[in-house]
Amino acid sequence: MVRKPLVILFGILSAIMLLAIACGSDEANPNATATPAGPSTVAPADRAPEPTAAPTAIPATKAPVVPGGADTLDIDVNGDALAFSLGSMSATAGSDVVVNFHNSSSVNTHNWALVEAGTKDAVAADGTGAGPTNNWLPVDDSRVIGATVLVGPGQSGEATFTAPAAGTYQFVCTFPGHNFTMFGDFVVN
Ligand SMILES: [Cu+2]
Repeated sequence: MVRKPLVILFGILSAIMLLAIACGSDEANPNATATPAGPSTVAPADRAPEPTAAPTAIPATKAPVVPGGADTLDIDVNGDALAFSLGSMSATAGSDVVVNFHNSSSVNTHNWALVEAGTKDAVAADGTGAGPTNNWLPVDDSRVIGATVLVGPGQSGEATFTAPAAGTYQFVCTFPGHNFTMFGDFVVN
């Protein structure tokens, strides 16, 4: 008869111990859940370094690609001489090309025209016949791939066209007499 209270007491103590263990483990949990935050603060040290390579230089006569997808080529004249600032230009076949021609001469009027290889003088001769109202260019001529209008001293003009098939073409000023010194190769890659 004496054992029964002891059994009950033991049972109560056991229950208290279990609660204590349970509470203890609960208190340990916040610490356990706090540790995952640790690795994220370490992450930046593991990051690869930011790329620092400088952009590669673009050759002066190579067209940079602009957001609109067109190749923009800049060309000028050699002061008041009857010569372009470039002897050669290039573009990629099928690309949309914008030639931005600036005429920095103080006295001469010029144009810029892209023509089939070997036709610059013949096109210029026919342009002389077409007259200044046609920009000294033959009208609807298949040899002319693209051209600006006449550009006066200090002015600028644009020629827009699709680059033809790969090959070497000519650019020329067809103002009467200028075609003999104002020309160059236009290379399509
Ligand atoms: Cu000219």
